[in-house]
Amino acid sequence: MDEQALHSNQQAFITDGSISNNTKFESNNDKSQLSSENQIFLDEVLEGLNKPQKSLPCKYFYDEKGSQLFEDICELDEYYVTRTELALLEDIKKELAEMIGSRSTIIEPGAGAGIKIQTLLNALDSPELYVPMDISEDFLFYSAQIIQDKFPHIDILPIQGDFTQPVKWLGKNDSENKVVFFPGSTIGNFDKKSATDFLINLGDMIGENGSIIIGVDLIKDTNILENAYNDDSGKTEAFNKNLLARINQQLDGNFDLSQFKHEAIFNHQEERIEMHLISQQEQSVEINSEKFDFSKHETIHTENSHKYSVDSFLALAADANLKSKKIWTDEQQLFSIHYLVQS
Ligand code: AVI
Repeated sequence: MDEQALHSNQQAFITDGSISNNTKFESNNDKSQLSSENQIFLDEVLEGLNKPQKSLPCKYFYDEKGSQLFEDICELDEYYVTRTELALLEDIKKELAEMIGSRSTIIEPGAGAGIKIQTLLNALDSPELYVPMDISEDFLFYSAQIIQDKFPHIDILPIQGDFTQPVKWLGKNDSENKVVFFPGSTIGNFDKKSATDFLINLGDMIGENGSIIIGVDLIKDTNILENAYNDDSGKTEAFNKNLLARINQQLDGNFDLSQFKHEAIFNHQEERIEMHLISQQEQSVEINSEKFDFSKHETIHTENSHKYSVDSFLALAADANLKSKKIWTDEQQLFSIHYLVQS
């Protein structure tokens, strides 16, 4: 996402309570744009598969199908993350609204279906602007329209792009009350160095008087953790394998999905769930004419989901020059929500 894109998006600022197509600052019909996106996707895929431990970047899970599969995962019994965070948000929303104050601008990187933000928007005193950001364009605009319909008095400015890249907030709206809302423990999908850099970027985005509300999944019993990522219905497996399907479709790959098995394990040393796709036989796969050999049981590492203690997350935040104003956890200590400000 570049400066120009953000500027032009600002021109398309919506004030009449509806989202029109001209808010799409980067048109999906622009072929050169699409192919350059695919080129970056291809470069990152080839880089990951050429490593001794083959890997793929987890941000590419989220095309339209992957985003829908993730929403399905959020409803699973095994996936305690979403319902625990939603219940906690419901409990603390008044307190959050008081801390945030009036006339806020709420920025949500990786907004997805935008369910949790509705709890917050409902509680806030006269929020001015909501800025959902997501990599999946169709999903972003669909969700933004739903939120716009429910909150016609709030301006909504959807921004499509890779929110993991540095974003300077260039909005014309000079509200000093900027709040980044980053629920879902998506911070766990970053490695520690990228998580620190990302938090530093968020700190830049909110300025001196803003705040960050961030959901962080906590370290807990290994069975609970592993079950959450190895559900009985196979949704997580489908989500994981969708990455291979995307490579087949968009990058001229020929993965045989039936020859890879999903597995998620908790790595105790790194304090993270790791998702892998395990080759079921010796095989080779071609992607854009480049060949990759797999031995039987060789894995592709597709995602990390780091889990934190309250203290280890505070240490991470401190590395990004952020301090906690308040921390909430549910009764079972499954999940935490932190209110961070610049230190
Ligand atoms: C988006 N993210 C926080 C999810 C997680 O729990 O790490 C992604 C996910 N992967 C498998 N299940 C859910």
